[in-house]
Amino acid sequence: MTISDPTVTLNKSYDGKTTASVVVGTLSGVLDSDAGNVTVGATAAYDNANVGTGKTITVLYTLSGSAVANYVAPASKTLTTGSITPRVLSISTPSITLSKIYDGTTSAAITSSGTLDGVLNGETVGVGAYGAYSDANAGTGKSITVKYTLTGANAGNYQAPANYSVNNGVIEKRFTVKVSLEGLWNSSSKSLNKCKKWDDKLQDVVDKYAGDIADTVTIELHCTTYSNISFSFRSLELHQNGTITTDSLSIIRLPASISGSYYLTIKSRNHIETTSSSLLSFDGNSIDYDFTDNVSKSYASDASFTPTKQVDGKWMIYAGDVISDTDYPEINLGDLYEIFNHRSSLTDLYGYLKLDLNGDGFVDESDLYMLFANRNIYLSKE
Ligand SMILES: [Ca+2]
Ligand SMILES: [Ca+2]
Repeated sequence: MTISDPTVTLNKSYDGKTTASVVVGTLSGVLDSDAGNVTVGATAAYDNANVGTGKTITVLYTLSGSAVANYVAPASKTLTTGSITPRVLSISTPSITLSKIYDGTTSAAITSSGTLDGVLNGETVGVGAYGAYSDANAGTGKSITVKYTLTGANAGNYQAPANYSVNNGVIEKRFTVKVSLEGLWNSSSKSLNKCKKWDDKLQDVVDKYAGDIADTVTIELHCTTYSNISFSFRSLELHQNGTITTDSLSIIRLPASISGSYYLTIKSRNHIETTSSSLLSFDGNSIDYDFTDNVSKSYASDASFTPTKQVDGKWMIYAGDVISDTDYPEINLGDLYEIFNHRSSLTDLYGYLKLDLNGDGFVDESDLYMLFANRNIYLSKE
C-alpha cells in the first residue's frame, strides 16, 4: 500500500507532550472488493517534548476496518524539520520601589516580582525580576523597566514574561551636610554628646533622642541675595558623627525638582546661626557640604574673628546664642545674663533646656563659662 504525504504541523509551543498534529494522506492500493472496509489513521510524535529546532517527528499509520487483516499499514514517515518553541509566560504586576536617593547606579528595587502564570502542572519554574531606571541621574517622571529571568529545573522550556515599565520613577538628590556643635563636642570620643532630658519617673536625666542622634537642627536654603528663605528643613537629626539627616534617611530630603544655587544656613537651639561662605549649586546629583573641615566654609561678617571655632582639629559652631536677636545673630551680654540669672536657682534647671549649652541636662557654671568665652561673636549674613 502507498499513501500520499501527510500534512504535519511542524511547530508548536511547549506543552510538556510529544504529540504533533497531523492530517493523514490518501491511501491507495486497496482492492475494489475491499473498498470502504479499510481506512487509515495517523499519529505523529516528536522524539521528545523539549524545546528545540530540527527535531524529529515520526508519523505512524494504523489501519482499521473489516478487511484490515488483508493489508499491511504503510511504513512510518520521519520528518526532521520539527520545532518546539518556548512556552510564553505572563506575570502579575510587580511591586516597584518608585523612589530612591541618587547612588550613581540605575538599579531600582523590586519588592515583589509578581506571580507567574502559564507554568504546566508539576513543573518547576521560578522568576527573578530586575528593575532599572533609564539613567542614573536625579529627576522625576523617570522610566523604570522591569526585566524577568526564569529559574528552576524546567525553566529551559519557557520564555520569560515581557518587560514591564512605569514612568513615574524618582531619583532624589543626595544632600549631605556635616557640622559640629561646640557645646556637644566630646574631646575623648571625638564625637558629639547626646543631649539629655529630664525623666520624672527615674528622677534623672536620660537621652533626649534615640540611637546616635545628638540633637535636632534646622537647615535653611537662602536665595542668592540671602533675603528670602527658599526652603526650610526643620527637626533634622544631627548624629553624633556630625552628619545631618532627615528622619530615618541617610541624607537630607530635598524636593525632587530643586535646582539653582542657595546659601546654606544652620540653626540650632543654642548655637549661633551659621551660614555657608558661598552659594552652593543644587544642579547636580550630589550636594555635600562639610562645615567642620575648613574655617573658610562658614561666612564671616567681620574679618576680625573666625566664623567657627577650632577644637581638636575640627571647626565648630559657637555655643551661646540662647536669646534670639532682632537684627542679626549675636552672642552678647543679653545671652550671658540669661544664663547667669538662671543658674543660681538650680531647682528648675534640669531637662532639655536652651540654656544647657553642653547638653548634659542641667544648667550650671560650665554652660556659663562656655558662653562667656564666645561673647561678642556675631555672624550677620543679612
Ligand atoms: Ca543672642
Ligand atoms: Ca549643661
